[in-house]
Amino acid sequence: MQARPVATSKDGLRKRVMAPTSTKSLAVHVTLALAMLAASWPLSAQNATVAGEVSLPYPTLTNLSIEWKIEGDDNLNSVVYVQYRKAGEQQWRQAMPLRRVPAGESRGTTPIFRWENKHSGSVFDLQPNTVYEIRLRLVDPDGGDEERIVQARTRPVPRAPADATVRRAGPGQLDQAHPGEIILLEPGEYGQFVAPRDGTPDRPIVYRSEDGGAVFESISLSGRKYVYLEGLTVRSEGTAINLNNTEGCVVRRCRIRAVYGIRASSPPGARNAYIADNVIEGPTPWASAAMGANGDNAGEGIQITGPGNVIAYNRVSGYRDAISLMEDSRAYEQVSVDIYGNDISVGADDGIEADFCFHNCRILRNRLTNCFTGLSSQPGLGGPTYFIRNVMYNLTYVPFKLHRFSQGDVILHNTTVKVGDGMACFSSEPFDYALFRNNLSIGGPPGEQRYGNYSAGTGLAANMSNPGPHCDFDYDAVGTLATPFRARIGRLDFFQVEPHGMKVEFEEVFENVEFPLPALPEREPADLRPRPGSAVVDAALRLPNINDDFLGEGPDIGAYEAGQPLPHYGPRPEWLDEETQLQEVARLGLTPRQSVLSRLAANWLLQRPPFVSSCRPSWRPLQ
Ligand SMILES: [Ca+2]
Ligand SMILES: [Ca+2]
Ligand SMILES: [Ca+2]
Ligand SMILES: [Ca+2]
Repeated sequence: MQARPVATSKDGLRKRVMAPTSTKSLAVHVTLALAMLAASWPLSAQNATVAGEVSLPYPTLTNLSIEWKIEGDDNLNSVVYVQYRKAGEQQWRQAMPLRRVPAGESRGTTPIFRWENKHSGSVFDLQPNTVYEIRLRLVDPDGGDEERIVQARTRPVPRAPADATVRRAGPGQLDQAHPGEIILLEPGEYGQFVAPRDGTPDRPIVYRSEDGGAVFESISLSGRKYVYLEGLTVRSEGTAINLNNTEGCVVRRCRIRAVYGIRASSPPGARNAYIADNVIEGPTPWASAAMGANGDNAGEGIQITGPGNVIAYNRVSGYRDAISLMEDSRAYEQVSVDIYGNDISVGADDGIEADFCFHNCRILRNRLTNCFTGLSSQPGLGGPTYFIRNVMYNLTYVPFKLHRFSQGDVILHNTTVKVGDGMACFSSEPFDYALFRNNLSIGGPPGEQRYGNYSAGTGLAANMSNPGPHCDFDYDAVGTLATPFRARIGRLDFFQVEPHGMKVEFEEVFENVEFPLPALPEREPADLRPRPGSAVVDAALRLPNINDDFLGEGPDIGAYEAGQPLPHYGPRPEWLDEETQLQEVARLGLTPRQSVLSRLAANWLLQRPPFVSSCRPSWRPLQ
């Protein structure tokens, strides 16, 4: 869905230059030429902004992407302030300004990716299936101020309509399927299944197992539209579920054990997929030899390219990369991709590889335990690539892999506790245009000298090699356990770069958390909520639309507010999704961020088996 402008500039000065028709006189041509010359003349300095088109490509269920193309502003001082409201509401709410993304290109990739001069950013945590108005106010001290109001509708949670036809079927009976049907699968072995037919947006075809007893060797939805897989079991020594070249398909509440879990890894990948509440188990162990890109590891849990994909509340364990976008020539329109609420353990290379994000990929509120790299952006293609409120415990390399000249990473409110260097990125290739705010990181003794072929760092609190000149760091809290406090950003001392940066002590910030040394064997997730009264409490910078619902006097540094319920990660209770959650929030009178997920987590977590055993109940190495 694209932006629909409902108003243009306040001053009405913006004009559209029309192409002259053959009937126009020469005088018109000359006048036009002069007008265009006059318009471009003041831009010889090119510090003023000339506003171009606004678009809102690929709304997801809960987030909107905004791109505003511009010309000029060579001095990069224009700002686009963002307000939003549901259509029909009176009050505007504040969001973060868009990120200023100058035109650029990737370095050393195949092919070279180029992006235009623009402002780009997201509005977060919206309600599904709802029209929002967004007011954008562009301000440039050099000239070119302008205001636009645009609107877009978020996507609904995909589900079969209430009047769908329900039909039972057993093995060998799946060839017949019609749009609008729910096919309830009898327990049994279904072998390899290739879905034969498309559904429609209003009449999807749903293949559902109510008890998980329908077991497949593989499922291909390749080329399909609006086919939903719900509650199926897939065990494969190759790819369990193929989503290549699909649109609007769903994989929900499936149990998958495979080398490749859910895959759309060749252009054009999947478009507007919804991959939620699955359990996906792979063959890679938590072992030093398995770690790193060249480690003895195998498989990808969810490996996907394409736009508008939502990957939420899955439990993924035992892979090279647990959740991964595609790289280089296999990266196709990786925009508006949401990855949130996932519970990840054992990513022997990356927990979440958000590489080659074109713009507005959003990696939010995931829990990563026992990973080599936590979050990868290798590289971001101009950005923004958002990493917000992720919790990383027991990493053996870095929390942030901003390699291959990554551009435009926005890193807010993440919490890291790991061996070696805490807030770390080791790269000889500068990353640039990154924004760091409100992150909490603890490092410590490295333990092993090497993990795979790599060092975890010697135990610095912060060690961000090679940030480019346009990076912006502040309000981060860093510390170490049992190593001398040292922290640096590039060649500078941490506190020279971060005037509001903070040194913290592990035992002062956390309660009943064991420092993950040794890093092997794998560990249970830790509760990394800060201790009430800790130095990080209420010490974060206010960021509209990011930390509005704080507790106490202000937002806390790190992924959590002290005293908040622990969020829920991984598959949600059966009845709960992005829409029903809102109904519960309203019923219980909670604020959206004090969500029912948090409330439920406390009860529900008690009732389920421990994390690691529930992750991999019966894995046997593949032959
Ligand atoms: Ca300017
Ligand atoms: Ca990967
Ligand atoms: Ca990787
Ligand atoms: Ca607070």
